[in-house]
Amino acid sequence: MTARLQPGDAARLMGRLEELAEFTAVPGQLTRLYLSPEHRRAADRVAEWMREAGMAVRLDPVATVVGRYEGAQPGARTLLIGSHIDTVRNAGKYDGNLGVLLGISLVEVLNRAGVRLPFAIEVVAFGDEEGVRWPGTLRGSAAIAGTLTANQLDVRDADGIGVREALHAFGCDPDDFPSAAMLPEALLGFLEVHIEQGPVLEARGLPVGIVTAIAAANRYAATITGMAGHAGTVPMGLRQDALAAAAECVLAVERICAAGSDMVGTVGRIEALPGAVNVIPGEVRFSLDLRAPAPETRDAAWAEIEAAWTATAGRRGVRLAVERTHSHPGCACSPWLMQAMEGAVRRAGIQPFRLPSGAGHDAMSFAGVTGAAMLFVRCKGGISHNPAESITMEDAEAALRVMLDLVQSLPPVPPA
Ligand code: HGY
Ligand code: MN
Ligand code: MN
Repeated sequence: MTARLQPGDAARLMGRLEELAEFTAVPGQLTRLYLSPEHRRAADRVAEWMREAGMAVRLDPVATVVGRYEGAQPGARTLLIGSHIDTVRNAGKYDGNLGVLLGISLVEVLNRAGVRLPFAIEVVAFGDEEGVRWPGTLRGSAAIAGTLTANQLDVRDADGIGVREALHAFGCDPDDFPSAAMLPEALLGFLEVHIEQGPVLEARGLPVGIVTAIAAANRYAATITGMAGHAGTVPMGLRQDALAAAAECVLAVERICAAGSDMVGTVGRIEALPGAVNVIPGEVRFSLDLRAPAPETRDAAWAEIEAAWTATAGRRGVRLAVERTHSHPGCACSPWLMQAMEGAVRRAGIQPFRLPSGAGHDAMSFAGVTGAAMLFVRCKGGISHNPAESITMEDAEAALRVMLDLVQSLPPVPPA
């Protein structure tokens, strides 16, 4: 028996995306950080949808919502399908959320048709993919992949709240995080549907694309310490202006990355202290997000940036301190899963197209543990991390159709 889409399936998915976007810290925009009250409310609603779709639901020790749909036989492998429900500040509605809700819709359609597959499905709603609240990221997917380390829970947010403390308040037991890990031999693979967050599919007139690889990424936290002083009395030549030094550092990132072919560097957050109009900034804290398809390219760029920052600090008589808060070598997607996905795209009457991902995703966490593949969905203007992020219901339906075909075509174990 084959499960098929029915009219209304895509509309229900789009309606749920609208509803999920209401769970936010800031009315009128979407901001939902890891372990926040709005993350809790969103997790509860996702759990309800999972139950309605016929899944048994659990909350794992690092606040991932897991919906399980048993296979035809007990003891079969598990196919993970999902993404994240945390967001950046003032986010779009589809980044992460689409992959979770589409996974739920997928199981809902299978369950409605009474179709059980030769493997179980677990839909996963990770809570820490954006890594906005605490240094580091990917804690949810790393826990299931079995690569999470205890020290990733020992960091504090800007208000001094630790991850462990927040997990307890969320109703989780962080000390139990090792129990979330799934053994590679128990997994069939990890599939993630995600908006492209770039302009390529739209430029090619394609609703979906198959991801080949995910870029290598590092994140840094930098602090420049100068000397606070009176804006009216300290001559320009005698200043140790931390913000002027930081500005030079930011421009060095832009210059060095622009000179490379496939490098991107972003200073997304900067804070000047004490932050008064008539005080020369004595301390500046800022972030750096550095990416390239290959980790070697990323690392070479970092060496150049670090040398430029050090020279700036020396010339300006300020102190520079830099901590690397996240590093991931990136990953290639699973050839056999990409091949299977390509077949499903073709059967949906869509020209298969493969493309790399400059954005990071939870799929990275499964590199070396189980095969991972991603289906990108066209987004308007390639816009993301922006409330203008948008997709069409037709493209959501195309993605749902491809994924429904894909999961019904997969074998019970990965090919040898
Ligand atoms: O930063 C990223 O690439 C992802 O959106 N977390
Ligand atoms: Mn995302
Ligand atoms: Mn994102």
